[in-house]
Amino acid sequence: MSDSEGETFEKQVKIVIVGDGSSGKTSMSQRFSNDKFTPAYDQTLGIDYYLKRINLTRTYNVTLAINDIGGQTLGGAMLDKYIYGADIVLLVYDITNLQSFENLEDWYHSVMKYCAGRKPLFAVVGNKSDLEHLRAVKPEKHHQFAKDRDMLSYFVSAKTGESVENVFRQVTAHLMHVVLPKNDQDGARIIKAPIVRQESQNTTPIQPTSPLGSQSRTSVCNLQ
Ligand SMILES: Nc1nc2c(ncn2[C@@H]2O[C@H](COP(=O)(O)OP(=O)(O)OP(=O)(O)O)[C@@H](O)[C@H]2O)c(=O)[nH]1
Ligand SMILES: [Mg+2]
Repeated sequence: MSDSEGETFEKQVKIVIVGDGSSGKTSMSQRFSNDKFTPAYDQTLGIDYYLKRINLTRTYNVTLAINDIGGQTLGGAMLDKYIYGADIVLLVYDITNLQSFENLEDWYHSVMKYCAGRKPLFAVVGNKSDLEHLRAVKPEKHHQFAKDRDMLSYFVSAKTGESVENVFRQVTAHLMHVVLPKNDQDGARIIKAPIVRQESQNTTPIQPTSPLGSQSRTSVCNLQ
């Protein structure tokens, strides 16, 4: 593949987000795809889908197919189908909830069991970094977990939006062996940001293309 003049490349990447209930997987997905945050907890039953097309570089456009998996599916019969074909897996926990961090081990092994020899790119994501004063998981533990399993690692806040977009851009760039411009890399640093309330944008519902069972529930798809 060459970067010859004027040529652009279109790719599709499947991202699966797993982790305990209430860790913030849906909030991360919604922040990234619609730039919105909902304080009320609405448990994901099965799986939700989001689509977002990003310009990774001037020559790479990537459509991210985000599979937001409900925390209750760990050990369930559908997990293998949800994970099938994943290019990237985000293991999300809540930094104020130690159990959600400890359970990442189970999530990791469950995902690996269903990957059938095709190991996706993994990243561990500590969410709710706006609640630093309630932190229950030491950053060293987070970093050691990632290092021991050769994973990328991030801290984000779906509430403030801090680093959420960077996670999606950077994991995609890593997967595709694309070097992001310097300002993209800089964006990975934790930056305190005010909470901005935005009116939700119009979304166009799109049917999922994955063959899924009847217990799945699809809500939001947002193609940008
Ligand atoms: N303070 C704070 N609250 C957050 C953040 N992210 C999510 N929450 C809240 O945490 C609760 C759970 O968030 P969800 O995104 O629904 O969690 P989930 O991981 O999708 O949960 P399941 O669907 O049950 O697997 C909600 O009340 C969110 O508003 C965050 O970054 N900071
Ligand atoms: Mg959810």
